[in-house]
Formats: sequence, structure tokens, C-alpha cells
Amino acid sequence: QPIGIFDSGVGGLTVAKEIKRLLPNEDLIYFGDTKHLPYGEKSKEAIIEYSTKITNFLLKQNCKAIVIACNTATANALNEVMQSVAGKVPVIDVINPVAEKVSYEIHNNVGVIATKATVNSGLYKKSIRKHNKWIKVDELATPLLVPAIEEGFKNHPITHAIIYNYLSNSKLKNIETLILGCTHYPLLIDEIKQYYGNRVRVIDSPNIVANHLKIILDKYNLLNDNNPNPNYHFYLSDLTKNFEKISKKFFGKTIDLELKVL
Ligand code: DGN
Repeated sequence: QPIGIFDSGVGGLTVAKEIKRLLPNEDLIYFGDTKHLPYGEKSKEAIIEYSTKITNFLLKQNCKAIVIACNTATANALNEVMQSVAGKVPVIDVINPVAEKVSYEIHNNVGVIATKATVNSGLYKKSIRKHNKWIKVDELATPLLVPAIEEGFKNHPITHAIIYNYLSNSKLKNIETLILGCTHYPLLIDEIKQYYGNRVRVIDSPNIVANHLKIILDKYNLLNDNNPNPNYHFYLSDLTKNFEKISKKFFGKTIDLELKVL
């Protein structure tokens, strides 16, 4: 049985890649909702509709676990996704495992950069404070980063200008730790680290999420140890050149992209 992973676009690939690395025997089905990208600008109702439709589709594909590889979908539709799944398979989101780990390991000022819809939900702050109410959490919406990434503007002066503009915001002035609260952002991790030098620790969220998934699959006896040629299948609600380019780079030449409108 495959693991189902979804995001609005290429962002979830940062999580999928880490899952592939830590769980090399697992079949993966990835759904990129490129037709509705970016989620960060959509209403809660729309994000719930997209997320639950994708979840039902992944359940129909017989997925043994669902990974919501999108912060915006987690922040706005986690409860509804859980309802759709109705306990049939585990659901792993990208905010709670990261917030929990950070709240135990970090004891200083934490900054979160994310889409508008994630920041508006306040879920990172709530989730971190649930475990450790002494941590100061500052969240900043950085909506121009996703379009820049989806346009393939890596190592580009426009992206550098956007990063500089956002990270110099006074809200993030005193942080010592930064959470990339959008699964697209690790694609710019080098540029972000370059801005801070050694001053700020940038959390590796995809690694935390993939580890959490591994623990959950193990707990429910769902790990696949004997599958030397795993299958990776990608569904997209709109076939975009950039997705093709980035997914090939991440997963090699053998990936299978299929258009699927839900
Ligand atoms: N990658 C998604 C996230 O983690 O929030 C959002 C990207 C988007 O659709 N704006």
C-alpha cells in the first residue's frame, strides 16, 4: 500500500523527498493541486474543499497513511481531513510534529514565515505554546515566496530581494530560530541561511515530518521493509512545466506524471 502525500504544488516535494530518503522501500502517491495554487491566498472554505477532495482520492488509491505536506492545508483543513479519514488510516500534518519538537528543544525566540492563510490561523503559535508557554513566537506572512519558487526563480535577484525585504522585517529582529512554515520554502533554504549566516538556526521541517511518519507507521505495523523497487506516482490537477522540472530533479527520470482533475 502506498503513502499518500499532497500539497498545492511543488512544495510538498521537499517533504516527499525526505520521506523517500528515510523510507526507501515505500510506494508513494503525490497529489499536487497545481490548478488551485497558491492555497495561501484562498478562503478557508476553498482550502477545506480542495483538501478533503484530495484526501478522498488518496483513500480510494488505497493509501495506508495521508501526509498533508502543506502548512496552509494543515492550518485550515486539518480537522476536516481527519473527519474524511475517519480513523481509517493515520494522518500526518506538517505543523504539529515541528511545533512539538521545537517546543522541547528550543528555548529562545522563534520566528515563523508562512503564507497568509497559515499566519492568520495562528496554529504555529498555539501549537508551540501548548507544549511550552515560555517561548516567544513571531509569525510573518511572506506571500511572494511561493510564486517566486513556482516560477523557478531560485538564485535569482528577484528572490534575493524578496527574501531580504521579508527577513529584515522588525517582527523577526530578535529571533534565534526560524521555522519555514511553508513546504515550498526549503527550496530556498540556501538563500535564507545566507541571509542569516550563523545567527539564526533554521529548522529542518521535512526531516522532522518524515521521522514522525516513520514512527507512526512503525507503531501501527505499517512499515514496508521489502520493496526494493518502489513506485512513485504523481497526480497533478494541472500539468505545469515547473512541476515537471522540479519533480524530475528530486526523484530522477523515472517519475510518472498524470493529470487528474478532481
Ligand atoms: N506549500 C504550501 C504550504 O506549506 O503552505 C502552500 C503553498 C501555497 O499554495 N501558497
